[in-house]
Amino acid sequence: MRCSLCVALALGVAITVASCGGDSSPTNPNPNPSPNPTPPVDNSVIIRIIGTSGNFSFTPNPASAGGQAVRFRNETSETHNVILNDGSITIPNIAPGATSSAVTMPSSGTNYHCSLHTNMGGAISGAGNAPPPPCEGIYCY
Ligand SMILES: [Cu+2]
Repeated sequence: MRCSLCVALALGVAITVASCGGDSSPTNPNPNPSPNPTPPVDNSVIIRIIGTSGNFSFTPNPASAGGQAVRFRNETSETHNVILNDGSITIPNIAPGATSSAVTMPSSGTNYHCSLHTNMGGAISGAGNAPPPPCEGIYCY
């Protein structure tokens, strides 16, 4: 008698589970509308006009503003102007209470005066706070 071995084959049935994974969401449109209108930054140095008394007419004096933009604010009751002693820059009349537009001063520093009141004088230090150039002429106090 022959014994025949029956081999049972196990069949594995793979069950595939269809998963409903997270539905891929559409990319966020992200309009990002920020116009961001950066306002102009005023980094100018303010020199106050406070009187008509020699080198006490302006403050700070000397001002550490070589190579920087400077605006003069007239805090007196009279009109003034600012003229560099070398004539290279003229800031026209500044009414009482007004502030001039910004002017970039020489990086080496400079000396200035008011042509309406010849006893008003001031100085700008050089860049890096180097001392102002020596004042020469009639507008020095
Ligand atoms: Cu003046």
